Amino acid sequence: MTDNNIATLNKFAFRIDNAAKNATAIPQLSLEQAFSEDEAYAIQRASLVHRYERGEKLVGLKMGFTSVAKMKQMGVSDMIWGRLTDQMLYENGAELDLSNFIHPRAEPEICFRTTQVINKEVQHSDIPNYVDAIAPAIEIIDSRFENFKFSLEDVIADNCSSTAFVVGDWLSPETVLSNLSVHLVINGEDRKSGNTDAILGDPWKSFLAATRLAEKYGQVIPAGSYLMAGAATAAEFLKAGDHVEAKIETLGKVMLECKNA
Ligand code: OOG
Ligand code: MG
Repeated sequence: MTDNNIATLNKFAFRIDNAAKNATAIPQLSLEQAFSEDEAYAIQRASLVHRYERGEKLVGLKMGFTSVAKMKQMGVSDMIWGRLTDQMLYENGAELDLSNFIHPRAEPEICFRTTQVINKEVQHSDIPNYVDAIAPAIEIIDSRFENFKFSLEDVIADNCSSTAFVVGDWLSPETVLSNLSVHLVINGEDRKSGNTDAILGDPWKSFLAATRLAEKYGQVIPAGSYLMAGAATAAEFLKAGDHVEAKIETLGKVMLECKNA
């Protein structure tokens, strides 16, 4: 990589971080200068450094585009991963001030909790050594790009639209995750529905993929991290006054309230 490229990656990382901090949309980076998927992850990492410098802590990772419903909605076709910080974590039932967001959308998710440091790909048979709980969750995505439009490289650079997440009550990791209905209910209305099998055929595969990609990109996953599996349904835009619930069959529900505009 040339010095010029590194300067561009740093410039893009700074721009992404500012857009997130100020809740202001920016034009797609890739239209200004094309960059590779690996460079996109380098931009993501550099933009997170700005957050760490402000005192935010890494608390987990999220997977994206692990279901066909999500890939179709956003017009992309590859799995991606991003980083979650403590500032993004909201309590179940919390109020979300929409004035801190650009054009937020909510999607129903499953969250895994890790028990020990993960620095290499976990194998399926080893899962019980690394996960002690699972929970229903809501992710709020808020692309920093105008009109929520991006290329795969853009969205990776933008930390995969990560903005906020809410985790419901923790359950035993032995709870069955296959073939459960998933609903995103807003103001009592069933807006999106799907099935946990839509997540790579089995949500645990998303956990395993997260550990594989983290190893590939040299990201250590601390003990006690939140790993979000990716949505089984498309996402819904939020507006002030919305009462949002993600309901997953047998896992229960998780909620949040939206205020302001
Ligand atoms: C990118 C994030 C995708 C998921 O669950 O698939 C994602 C986006 O849709 O803006 O979080
Ligand atoms: Mg998501």
